[in-house]
Amino acid sequence: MKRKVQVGIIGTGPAGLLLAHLLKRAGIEALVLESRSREQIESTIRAGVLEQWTVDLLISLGLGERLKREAHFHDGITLRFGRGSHHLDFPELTGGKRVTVYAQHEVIKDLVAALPADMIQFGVKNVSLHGLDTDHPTIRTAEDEIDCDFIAGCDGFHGPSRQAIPANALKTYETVYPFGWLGILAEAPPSHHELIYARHERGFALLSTRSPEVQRLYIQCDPADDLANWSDDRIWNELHQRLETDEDWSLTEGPIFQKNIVAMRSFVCETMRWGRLFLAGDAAHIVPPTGAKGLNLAAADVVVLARALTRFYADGKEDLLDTYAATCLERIWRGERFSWYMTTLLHRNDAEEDFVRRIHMADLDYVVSSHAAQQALAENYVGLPMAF
Ligand code: RFL
Ligand code: PHB
Repeated sequence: MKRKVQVGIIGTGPAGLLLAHLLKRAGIEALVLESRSREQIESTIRAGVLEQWTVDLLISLGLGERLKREAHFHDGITLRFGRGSHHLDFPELTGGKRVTVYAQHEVIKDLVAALPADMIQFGVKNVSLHGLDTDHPTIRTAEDEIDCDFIAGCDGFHGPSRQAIPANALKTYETVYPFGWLGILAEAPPSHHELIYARHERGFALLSTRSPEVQRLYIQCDPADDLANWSDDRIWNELHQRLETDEDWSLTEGPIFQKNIVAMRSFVCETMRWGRLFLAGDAAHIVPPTGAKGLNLAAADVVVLARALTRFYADGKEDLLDTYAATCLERIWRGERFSWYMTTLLHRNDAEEDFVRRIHMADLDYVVSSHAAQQALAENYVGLPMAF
């Protein structure tokens, strides 16, 4: 079937769905195509931390009702190393900002539920992009040919959009880390009222939460490791050791009902525009999760893209489309820097020289003893200023 739409969006991650909402608000017609089912996208476990402005954006779009009721609002994080804890007080350090812990799949559920059903097609197969250097790019699927004014490639790191750009036109930067995260969901009460990021000789550990009944925890592991090597006992044992402290604190265990391993990379594709194709979110950039930035950077991209498309349809002006990549890349590189910093600061990396390891320890000591250093970390963690 042949169809026509102003903006064809590929992918129902946070980038694609938020863009659909922003365009709908601006009166621009959009259609979102997703290869997976609604059930699959609504149950995939990923991010947890939303920056303050991301939450404000969701609320301004009328998407914050359940979030306001169910999310956890955190006034800081704890850094744990050398058997000690160091609390960073975000409102004090940032002039009142805090972060919100609300699972990505809950955001996805809220975004999907609030879009008209005919704006999203799930289970779409064989998506391919054509005519990107013309005024009428098309998206072909197994069943349809969709004629668009613009295509938004919001299809994540492995999606077809970035791959549709000629290889010799792509400007990319990448570093791959020699470790990954084993993430679990456990049925247990919270062990702490905020997140704990731990650096330990045995490797990094992170204590996060999902609800009063479900906790999210991560441990650094070999990215090529097999989940079969990780019994529940072994996971709890590692968590106890890596989160050890001389304080009166203990980790509460509970049945583990979900486990997965993710590899970690930093990646930026600076070619975020190719003709009438615009890349946004993980399709254009990846950060390791230690800085909790990926979803927030995806949201920032589509705010910039929606503004540029709104101007095009209102005034026929392409200036904001022309500056789209440059505008986004400024924030993206700051997010990349912060995510790389938090990752190298907190993980054990056997490929590093002992000298570098001591530098990380000195860095941690500096952070917990200097108000200025804490402010720099907090300002990035809660999210750099973003107008929407
Ligand atoms: P997504 O979420 O990957 O969505 C892409 C969508 O495109 C679909 N797709 C296709 N659709 C049609 N045809 C095709 N051929 C397609 N190929 C792919 C996919 O099915 C999918 O639905 O990208 P988006 O929208 O750019 O969003 C990015 C975020 O998902 C990601 O950056 C975050 O999850 C990163 N992240 C975190 N970000 C934060 O801001 N705060 C956090 O606390 C945080 N924690 C995390 C994280 C990511 C993690 N993992 C699993 C990598 C914790 C973890 C463990
Ligand atoms: C999470 O709760 O999933 C989470 C929290 C903080 C991070 C990454 C992930 O840095």
